Amino acid sequence: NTNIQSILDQLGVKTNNAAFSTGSIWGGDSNARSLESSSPVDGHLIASTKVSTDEDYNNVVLKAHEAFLEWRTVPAPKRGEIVRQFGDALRENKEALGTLVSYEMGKSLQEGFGEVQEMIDICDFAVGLSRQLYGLTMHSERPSHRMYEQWHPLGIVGIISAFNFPVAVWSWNAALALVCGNVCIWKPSEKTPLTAVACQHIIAKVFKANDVSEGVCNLILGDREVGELMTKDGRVPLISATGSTRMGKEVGAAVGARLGKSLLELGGNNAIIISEHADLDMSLIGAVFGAVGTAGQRCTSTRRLIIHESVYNAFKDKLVKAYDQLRIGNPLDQNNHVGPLIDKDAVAAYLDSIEKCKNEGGNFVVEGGVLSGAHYASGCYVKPCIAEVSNDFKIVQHETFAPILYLIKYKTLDEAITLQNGVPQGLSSAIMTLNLREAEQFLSANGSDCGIANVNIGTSGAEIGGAFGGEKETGGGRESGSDAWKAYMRRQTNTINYSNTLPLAQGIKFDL
Ligand code: UN1
Repeated sequence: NTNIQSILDQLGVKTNNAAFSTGSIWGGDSNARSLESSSPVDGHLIASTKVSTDEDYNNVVLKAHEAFLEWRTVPAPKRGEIVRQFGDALRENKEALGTLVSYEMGKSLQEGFGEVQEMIDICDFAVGLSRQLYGLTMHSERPSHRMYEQWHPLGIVGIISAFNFPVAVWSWNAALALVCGNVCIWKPSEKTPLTAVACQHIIAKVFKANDVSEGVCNLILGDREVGELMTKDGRVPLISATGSTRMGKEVGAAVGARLGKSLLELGGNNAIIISEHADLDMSLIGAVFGAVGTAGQRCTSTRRLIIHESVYNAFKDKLVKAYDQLRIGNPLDQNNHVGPLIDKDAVAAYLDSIEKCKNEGGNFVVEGGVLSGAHYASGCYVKPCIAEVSNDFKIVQHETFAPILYLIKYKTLDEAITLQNGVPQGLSSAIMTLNLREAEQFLSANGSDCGIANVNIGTSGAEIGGAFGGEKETGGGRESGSDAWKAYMRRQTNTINYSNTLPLAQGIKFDL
């Protein structure tokens, strides 16, 4: 594909479709195992990279640490200026990087561009933040004493990201970590190494132009074993991991065993409640985009619709009609709504979930299936499907990363909220209603238990300005906006005595 080749060239990702030799800093021992990246769009091998060896990893940590000693002394607004330039470089490369995201990962071109836009947005946010890393001041109980807190960088931040947002999730972590004075080591998904290499090239150029060490942002490539090098390494004070709950439990345990910090953003099982007071046309767009966008492979994808009994049949009919109009195919062709799943393992998991759902008594109102034929040669294209289920089915309690939408009927709002909360995950949630009482109850302490709760908006497509993440098996971490930056810093409380005596706190007398 000549278009993709020129995009790889533009992004500096050199490849001859055989061995892709990475630059020095992110590893590239010629004896190392290779990691192949095939596109789910057409099944073609795009390029192969090398898996980082233990020695590569160790060198990267040493370089990162050395870079940290320098970077932490750069004033935060100056670090922000570097991030500002990175945002500009992303603007210049938006089309190329967004296209590569679409080709390597399989999401629609519009969503590929949207993902790069999220990167640009977080850079803008981080630039402002670089002048707002505020600490509080407190009044001391002792005379002529001053008390305040300040925030210092942690050191090396390890970032583990998933294939579904192959570049944006890294940038949410990296942009904040950098303005906070940290350096980063990124272990992207082994399914999307090339977009990561492209990002490394983009940021490395900005560093070079500013005489900043490339060790401020590092890349290591490989599978879970490479990630484990970081999670077990006491030299990496924070691990921010985005991905499955299974992965998060392992990361959390490994980091916890050494009392490191972890920031976990894991699976969701997101529902939209569609009330009898909902605008059904608006609800339809939210539900369908939420369920089939990114082929159901967002952690915020809509997995369940909890629909009031009085509008249940009407809404089901609308859904079935809408699904009938979905165009599935090459995501680079903007006429298509739904692209492929990431790989054949994902297709197998999708089929397995459909089977399990049927075995538990699920009634499919839109049937699923794998598409075949010339346009679907990668074997990764599947039909979005819809099943009527009960919330307590085992499969409904489980997050399947595929476009399978479950319908559940309710009578009262209390019941709907109980159903919505009645899963192990707690990421995103929504209610479609024009009724103020219902909306407020959903947002109250006895409403949704998720990290994200929306009114008249679907479950996916969160803006970067808010804190992003969720509760329960979603892991509790918050990335991106609001005060999520605090997770990337250590808080120090400082008390300064400018009096002539040394009074003790709590009024304790101690005379010598
Ligand atoms: C993810 O799927 O890991 O809210 C992130 C959204 C996007 C991010 C999803 N802004 O859908």
